[in-house]
Amino acid sequence: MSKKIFSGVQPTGNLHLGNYLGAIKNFVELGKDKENECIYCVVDLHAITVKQDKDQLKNNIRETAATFIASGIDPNKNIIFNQSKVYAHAEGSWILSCLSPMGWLNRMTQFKEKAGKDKEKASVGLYIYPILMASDILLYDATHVPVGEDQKQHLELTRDIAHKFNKEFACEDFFKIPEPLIKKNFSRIMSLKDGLKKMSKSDPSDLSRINLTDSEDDIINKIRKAKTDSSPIPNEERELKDRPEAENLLRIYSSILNQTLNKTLDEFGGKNFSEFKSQLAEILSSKISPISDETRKLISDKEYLDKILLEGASKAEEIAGKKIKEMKQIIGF
Ligand code: AQP
Repeated sequence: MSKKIFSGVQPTGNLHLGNYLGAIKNFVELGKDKENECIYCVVDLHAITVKQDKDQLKNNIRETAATFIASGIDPNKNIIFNQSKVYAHAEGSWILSCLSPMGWLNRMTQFKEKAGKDKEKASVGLYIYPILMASDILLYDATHVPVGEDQKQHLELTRDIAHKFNKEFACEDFFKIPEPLIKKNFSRIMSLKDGLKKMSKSDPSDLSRINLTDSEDDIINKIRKAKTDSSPIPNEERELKDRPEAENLLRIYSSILNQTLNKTLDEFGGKNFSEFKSQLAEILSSKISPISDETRKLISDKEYLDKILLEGASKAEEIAGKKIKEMKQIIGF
């Protein structure tokens, strides 16, 4: 069955292995299927929910688009654009905000994590971030949304909002109810320094993540310094319980090679981590270095990237512009 795919990545710098394995790798696979219609968005409106440096933001938008292309997303077959170029996203978000109860938003764990202890100082934008995400997805009638595990709750909210709109305005099926596409075993890549914390762009320690722009030497160094424990690699998955750092590295290896964790345990069970780490570093370098080399090359061609983003925005505008018009008619404008 053909799928309409929509997903986004924030241009907040430091794109990392978690973004790649949790989302972008999936974007590439879905984008290669001739049947699928894929829209991949650089979600710059989401990025400004926390403070951004103006020049850095501009560079990060191009760099995110470059990483999409360098990872294997074909801009001739798939739509790549940045969100702020298509007005319907913000307009749709406002309409959906007026429909969404605060109680639903109060349950969002990502806001609680990102706002931290001082909620009063967090922006209203950060609070309503998931509504903008709902607008992004629903404007394109997306049937499937490839995301990491951390976005599952936001996607459930999108589904609730879509149902509420359809019911409240008696327009059954106006908004399609999107399904999450989450790679079950590899959907949450953890920090290399703390197996209980998500690998994240904003972690102050660069050693906590593999950036998609890291050189081979960086990767070798970071994997060598990655936290593990003193026990050897087990033979069975259940023996990884309470060994989050060990499990994380083994899952990264499995994910990169598209193989099950059990297969990796068959290969390395009983061995020590130093041997495994050198193989992991080698495999990671062979996958990540071509992406980082190509990203660097593409970044130097600003004109090309701007052209891709502009053409993508014009195609996206055609789809989203039509949907927002219908939405406005439905609510009585
Ligand atoms: N550690 C992760 N493991 C698996 N998937 C992940 N994603 C992010 N981190 C991991 C997935 O990557 C996609 C794009 O994420 P994003 O850039 O829009 O925002 P994020 O989830 O807020 O990413 P970060 O790295 O955690 O940024 P900061 O540090 O700014 O909060 C999403 O599909 C996400 O699930």
